[in-house]
Amino acid sequence: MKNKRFLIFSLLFGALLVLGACSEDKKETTETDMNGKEFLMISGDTVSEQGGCVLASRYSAGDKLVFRMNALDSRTNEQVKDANLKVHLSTGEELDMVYGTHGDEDFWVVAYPVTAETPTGSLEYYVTGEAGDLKGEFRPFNVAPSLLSIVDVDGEAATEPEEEPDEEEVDLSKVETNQNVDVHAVNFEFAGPKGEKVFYVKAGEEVKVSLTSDEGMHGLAIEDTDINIKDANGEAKFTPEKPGEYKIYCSVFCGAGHSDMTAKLVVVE
Ligand SMILES: [Cu+2]
Repeated sequence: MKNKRFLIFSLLFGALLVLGACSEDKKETTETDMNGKEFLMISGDTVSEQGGCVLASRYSAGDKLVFRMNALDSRTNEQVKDANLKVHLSTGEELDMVYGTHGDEDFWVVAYPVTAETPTGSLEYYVTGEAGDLKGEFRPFNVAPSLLSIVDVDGEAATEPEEEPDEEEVDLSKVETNQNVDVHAVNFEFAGPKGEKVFYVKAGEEVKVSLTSDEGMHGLAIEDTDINIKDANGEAKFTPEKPGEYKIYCSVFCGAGHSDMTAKLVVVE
């Protein structure tokens, strides 16, 4: 009887310790340095973007899983801001992490949207980092609270991811282009001065992209280009060469709706 009580007590106490350890961004690193050399100490956790970044290990379609990592120089215990961190998933996908300010702290994040196509079951991951000669790796503890699993919503067939409403066919030869891409950001949306979500530009001519954060702090990046404005208000220029559709997305983690912040750049001939 006593033993049983003691067991329950230890389990509860253990759970509290775990919760306590998880409630803050900082975690003790588990890395050890084998060779006495300098290295990157990478550590972090995973949170659910729904409901504002709560620690979670079970995700279902519609959730967004956010990886958060620190990468400290073993000599100075300071963040190595120019480090490149990558999340490797057991699905074979690799996600590049982005360094930024979140609340009072600076660290790396990347979001992984879970969709109906994401295979259910356990999702393993590890994180690698590199900054010049410094290298490091983070592997989560191989215990249940640290392992990620993808589950069906209440055992039902996972819901379809939200599809963008079908766009009307646009005759690209007649479309009006504007090489000034003026994007305003609010929580959590990008739009042009007329509320537009699609920006048409001509290929081969310089484009000026400007970002104005009317609410919140956002960044703006364009897929497959070098454009990545990380200041809440800033601009950048580039000359698109290849006609096509390019996703515009927020490159500064800004909160619950971060990964919904998208728009589209259409480059026409
Ligand atoms: Cu954002």
